Amino acid sequence: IERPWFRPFDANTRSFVYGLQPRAIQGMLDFDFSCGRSTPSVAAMIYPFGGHHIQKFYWGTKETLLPVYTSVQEAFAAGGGSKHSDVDSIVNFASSRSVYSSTMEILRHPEHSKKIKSIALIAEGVPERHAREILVEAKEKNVLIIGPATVGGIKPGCFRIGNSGGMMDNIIASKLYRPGSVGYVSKSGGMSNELNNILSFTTNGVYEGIAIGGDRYPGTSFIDHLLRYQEDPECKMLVLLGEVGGIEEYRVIDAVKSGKINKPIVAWSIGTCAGMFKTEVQFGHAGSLAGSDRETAEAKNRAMAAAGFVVPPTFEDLPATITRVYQSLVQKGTIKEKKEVDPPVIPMDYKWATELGLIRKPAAFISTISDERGQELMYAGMRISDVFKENIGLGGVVSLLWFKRRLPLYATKFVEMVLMLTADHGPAVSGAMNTIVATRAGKDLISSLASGLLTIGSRFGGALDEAAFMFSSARDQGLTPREFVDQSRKANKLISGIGHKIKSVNNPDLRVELVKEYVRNNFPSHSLLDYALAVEKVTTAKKDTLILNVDGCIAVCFVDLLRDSGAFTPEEAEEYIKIGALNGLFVLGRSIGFIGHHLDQKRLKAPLYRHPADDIFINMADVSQPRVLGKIL
Ligand code: Q5B
Repeated sequence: IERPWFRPFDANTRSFVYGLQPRAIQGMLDFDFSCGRSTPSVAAMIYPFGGHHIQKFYWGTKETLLPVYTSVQEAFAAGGGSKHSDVDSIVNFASSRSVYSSTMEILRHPEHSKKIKSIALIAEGVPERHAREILVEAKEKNVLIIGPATVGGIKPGCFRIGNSGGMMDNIIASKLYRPGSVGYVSKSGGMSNELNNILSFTTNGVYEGIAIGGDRYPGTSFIDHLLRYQEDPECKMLVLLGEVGGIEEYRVIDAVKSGKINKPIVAWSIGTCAGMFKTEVQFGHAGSLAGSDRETAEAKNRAMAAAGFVVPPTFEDLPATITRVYQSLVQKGTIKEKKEVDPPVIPMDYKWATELGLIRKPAAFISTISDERGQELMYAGMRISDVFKENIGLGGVVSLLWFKRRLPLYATKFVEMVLMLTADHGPAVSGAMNTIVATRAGKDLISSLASGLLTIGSRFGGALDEAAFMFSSARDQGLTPREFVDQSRKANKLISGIGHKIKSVNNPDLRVELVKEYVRNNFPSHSLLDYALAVEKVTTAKKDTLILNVDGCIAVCFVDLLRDSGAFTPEEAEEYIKIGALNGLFVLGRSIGFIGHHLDQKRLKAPLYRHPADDIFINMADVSQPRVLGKIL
């Protein structure tokens, strides 16, 4: 794409952004959209890490995809070299460490350097030797360098380099979505923003603005850009905002004196206050330090005024001075003001709109037990540091996260007791077996644990909720233990929490004994436990394995806790029985054991398990012949 030498950017400029800068790129695309561009100014990103991939951006209210290449070479070679043939600008966000190598890679490549016409270097702290080498190479190749240590620049209605111009509301307020008639140069993004603002209310706006960067060796200086503006017929008026330090303003003075620049030029050098300090003052930029009297802001302002620049008496007078010069150009007919057009509305980012309190939306999820968004993780309103300070233990944590309250100490100790008692019951129980078989089939910890957990059901370990419900409703209905057992038998229903494969009256389950003892000694009431033990008397009279088992005992004791501890309302107590909280105790406890079995098998390097066929009675009907109504055809 051929452009006149003085106009490196126009409404068709396309660029590669070097570095992964999604926010800056979104800003560039939003700017493009507000300008009414038909194509985004960013064609692709170049990022050496993470492989070739695609990233998604907004284009107005729609979305668009941009490729991420791993090298300049790959980007230029895309589509057989034709995909990005319109790219001639690079916005290089590489850090001070890698900006030299990445820029030199482009400049020294015989093909790439021919295609690229401008490179903006954003990095700060680039070693001066590197900056000078880049500069020499770029001059040789006729590539315009903006920076380093700069936000870049902006060509209203056409192209925005990176974050130049600030946020979108600032871009719109400064009318940067359409071209004006004033070309400016400054040193930094802050100074440029100031000018964007001033020019938006004193003139018809910015034609182009470049911040050359605050380093001592910028790739291009004030004079390079002002000479371009001088040559560009669309740019009618010039503004130079310099600063203390360096002699770049004097090169512009020479150009004005020699007549190379003859468009009206308003100028000011910032830093006139430096003289008020007793010692030499280094302002924000690396180059903003006066090395001699000539380099002071006052000397520069005097010299510029003497050369015919329009220099205001103070910085505060800059807007009025610009207005005066601009108005004279309008009166002369040099500038013809156009009717303002409203820019297309750029949708506001959801995050920003939320921060401003402009929008609201119903949440898709509600969560009431924990929060990690603040400084400290909270469990049901309790800081994690307090969980430890107050030593509430695992039982306390369960009470916070499951029941959203702190339970009395005897209750949290009971929870811990249950977790410890149910942690394991040997390798032969259904869940442990499944865990072991899965482990031996080569499954990982989570899969093996899940395999064991999925075995927990109404017959094995998962009888707590049903037991709590059956015993409490029987007692609430006023059934005697005998009536309860008879009714269950009549309904052909096994009583959950009753019966065990190996434990019996003569071989009691000591876990159950421990729970009974604890509850009798610590709970304010154990009326449902007493009722369940009376039921056990009836069932064991029939068969001595029909004991109140570990599931049943924990379940009825937990109902006593829910109903009589005073920590729950009656409605809450019923709800916890109904929503299945009690099985959670067995699941949580037994996970400890299942993990143990998995690790055990791994340690033992146990091989794949295959069940012996002689342990399986195989009985297959012969269906090999076609039959109709039992008769072989
Ligand atoms: N009968 C547990 O069955 C078992 C009866 C009953 C009335 C009952 C069975 C049962 C309810 C579920 C339950 C939790 C399957 C158990 C646990 C954790 C564990 C496990 C471990 C650990 C045992 C023989 C006769 C028959 C039946 C009658 C049986 N249960 N009557 N109510 N509940 N219970 N599960 O021994 O007239 O002869 O036909 O389902 O609470 O899982 O360690 O292993 O920590 O890992 O095979 O402790 O009781 O008895 O089915 O041969 O029945 O008793 O009707 O009568 P069994 P069956 P009949 S704790």
